[in-house]
This record gives sequence, structure tokens and C-alpha cells, in this order.
Amino acid sequence: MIGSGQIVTKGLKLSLDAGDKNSYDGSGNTWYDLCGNYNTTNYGATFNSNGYFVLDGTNDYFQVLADGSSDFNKQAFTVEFWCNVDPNNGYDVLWSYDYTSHSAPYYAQHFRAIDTDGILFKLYGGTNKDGTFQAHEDVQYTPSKWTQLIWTISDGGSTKTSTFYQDGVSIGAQTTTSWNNITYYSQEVWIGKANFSTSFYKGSIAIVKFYDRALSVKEIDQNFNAQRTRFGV
Ligand SMILES: [Ca+2]
Repeated sequence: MIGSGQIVTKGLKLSLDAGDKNSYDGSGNTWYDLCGNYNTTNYGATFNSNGYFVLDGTNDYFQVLADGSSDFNKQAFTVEFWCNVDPNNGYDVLWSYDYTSHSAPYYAQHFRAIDTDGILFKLYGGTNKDGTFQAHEDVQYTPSKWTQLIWTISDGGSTKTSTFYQDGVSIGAQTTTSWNNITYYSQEVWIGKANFSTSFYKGSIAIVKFYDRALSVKEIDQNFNAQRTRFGV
């Protein structure tokens, strides 16, 4: 079901695709990682045979790993989604590998849509939500359509750049020159929820990928063009 063109594979650690029968064949609670690394467990999401899962915004989510330590604890990375966000009057968390509880220091890898007004992303990085570093937030995007959403962090030592992309195009970048490394914890890696009760994602998710490096603009465009036809984008 992969469209024309090749997906970037350098640094690819997780590749879930509900439209590829090698990743999900329509039955069972395991969403298989095409990289063979992190077979992911489905907690409640409904499969649609057109090649995606629907999450209800109430209690549906996926668990990639029970403890992300040593696997997802990266200082540079890319998280890619092909999804259709249904604004849920709250927080629609796409990807979460965060602190143990919803208290300081809060977030690490936290990629979510903020849809109280329909058009915001927000995420945090670093060691303290309101302290040493708050990575990148309030980037406008367009919800309620099939779309490719990507978040990259590039690591240049103390200089790091966070960039959001929608449909292959940068929609906001922020460079910080005094970034402490992200502190990670022995915590679950989740798709569709975080460690607070109002975090459940509402909408559809077809593809999730994680790279252990920041993809370039050219590579992001390559991934976009490889699969845009499938989603009518
Ligand atoms: Ca449910």
C-alpha cells in the first residue's frame, strides 16, 4: 500500500502503517513495526480497512514500549504521523515519551495538537515545563484533514532546533542556543495519549514513524511525496 517513491530509511527505528498488511492484517491487538523493533499494542482503537485506526478521544491509545529508556532517549529525532485530527476541545496527544507523572519536570518527547482554538501545536522539551527549556509551541496548523505532521529536533550540542512540518513544508522552527539535553525517564512510549487524563487523541492515525535523527527538509519532502497520493493530499 506504499505509494510511489521511496520512504527515507536512514535512522528509521519505528515504522507502523495500518495500510500495510505486514504491519496490520486486520485482526488482533498488535500493530507490527515494519522495522521489526517495536511491535505496538492497541488499546481500543478501531481499525478501518481503508488503512487506518480511529481513536475515540476517550480512552483509545497505543503503547509502543513499556519503557523507552535506551531506545527512544534521543537528543535528535524525528516523529512522523499521517493522521486526521478531529479537534477534541482539549489536548490531542500524538506521541508521548514523558516524565513519569504529570508533574514537574513534565514533558520530554511530547507532540500534541492543541485544539481549543483548532490550530495550535504545543510541545515541551528539556527538564522543566516552565523552567530551563520550553521547546516550541503555538505553531499553527490545519486540522480535520488527512495530513502529514512531523516534528524534528536537531542536535548541535547546546544549539538545537525544533521544527514542525505539515504536508512536507515547515510551519515553524525555533532554535535555542542554551538547551540542556532532554532528560528521559523509565516511562512508556505512547501514541494517542500522555500521562494525564485529558490527553486522549481523537481522530484517525494511519502511519507513525520514528527516526533517531532529524530528517532534512528534502527528506521530509521525499516522505511526503511517497505517500501523499494515498491520502489524497
Ligand atoms: Ca474506547
